[in-house]
Amino acid sequence: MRKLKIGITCYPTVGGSGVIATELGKMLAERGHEIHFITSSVPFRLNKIYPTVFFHEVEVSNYSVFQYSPYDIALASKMADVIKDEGLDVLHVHYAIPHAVCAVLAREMSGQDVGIVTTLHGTDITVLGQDSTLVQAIKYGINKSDVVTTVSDALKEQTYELIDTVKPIETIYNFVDEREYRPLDPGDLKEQFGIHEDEKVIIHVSNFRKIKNLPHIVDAFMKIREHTKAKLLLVGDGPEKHRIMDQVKESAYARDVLFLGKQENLAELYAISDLKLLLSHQESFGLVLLEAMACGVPCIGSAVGGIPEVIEHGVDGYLVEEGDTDAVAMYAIDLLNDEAKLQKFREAAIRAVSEKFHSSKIVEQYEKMYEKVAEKK
Ligand code: GMT
Repeated sequence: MRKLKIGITCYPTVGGSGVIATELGKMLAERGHEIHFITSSVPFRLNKIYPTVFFHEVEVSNYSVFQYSPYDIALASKMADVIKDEGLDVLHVHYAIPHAVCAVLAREMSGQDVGIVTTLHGTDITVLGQDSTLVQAIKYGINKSDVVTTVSDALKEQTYELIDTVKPIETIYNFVDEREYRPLDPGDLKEQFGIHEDEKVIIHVSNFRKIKNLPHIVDAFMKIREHTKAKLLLVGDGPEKHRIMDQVKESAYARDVLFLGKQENLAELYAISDLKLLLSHQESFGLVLLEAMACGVPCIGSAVGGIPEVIEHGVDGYLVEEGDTDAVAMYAIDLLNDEAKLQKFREAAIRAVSEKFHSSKIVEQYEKMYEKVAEKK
């Protein structure tokens, strides 16, 4: 396979789209490609030196005449520089707004025929796609890209529903680095958290935004706790945190809920977890589900967006109607109290990640697509 020069733009701070973009860049570099991140700061997962990974910082001028700093123009300008200076074959942008639009502008500015690949991750379509001030720009970014991908079939369908486009869209699922997300020996971590050996551990990981529906996580846990000795680990931070802390304080089993804040080494927490809950109102894929499953933790998720493409109901987890916390509790109580079934689900979760979502398979899909795009240029 030809070695390519690939530019990558994403939101470099926390978030699944930034994680996927960065992990993809690292894995492509390991396969011999040259990677150029064009972002406002070093992507947070770029935590290792690779001789063929480069970072190009987007700096924004702050002239007093600007009411708003022109980040998008600065990004497009930096992209154009990198396209020309490095001779990029492909520019892969994650998120339609503003990244796809900036990439199209950058191609025009550079005068070079670089291939543009846009990956849609979710809220750029499900939330911004409903915003009349942005929808034309999203459509433009999609239509002018050479290839558009979504992270699930559900998101592809939503894109066609919300954006008036006939652009062919390819689904390429998310993946995890199996070297990081794998079953680990829990050591005495459970004890360190003050969790008794006979207590089950339920975990939720998110950015605590409204869309993640934390009130239902707490409701469901309280129903589970009435029948099963368990602790709930709430991992993450965000705008809903204080509201959730208040809800927990007023609940019957407040002492069984642990707020752990943002955490880096999630595989260690999954090593002590028996079940994961993700009850979002909207979720294009749910990368956190895959991370848990790779570590052998079955999941219960709301049957929205791409979640049903990740969890196989009754095999490696359960799907429930959005808002049905009784069903969450019923499935959880059944699973947590049946050791043989729990073990079967754990094994099925690990198998699903390695068969359906293995990083080498997914990275290969991207690689083949880049190759096709670069060939046409
Ligand atoms: O879920 C979030 O709040 C973060 C968001 C992002 O923009 O990074 O995640 C989106 O992209 C992830 C990677 O493709 C998906 O796994 C998440 O499901 C998706 N979030 C939503 O659709 C709400």
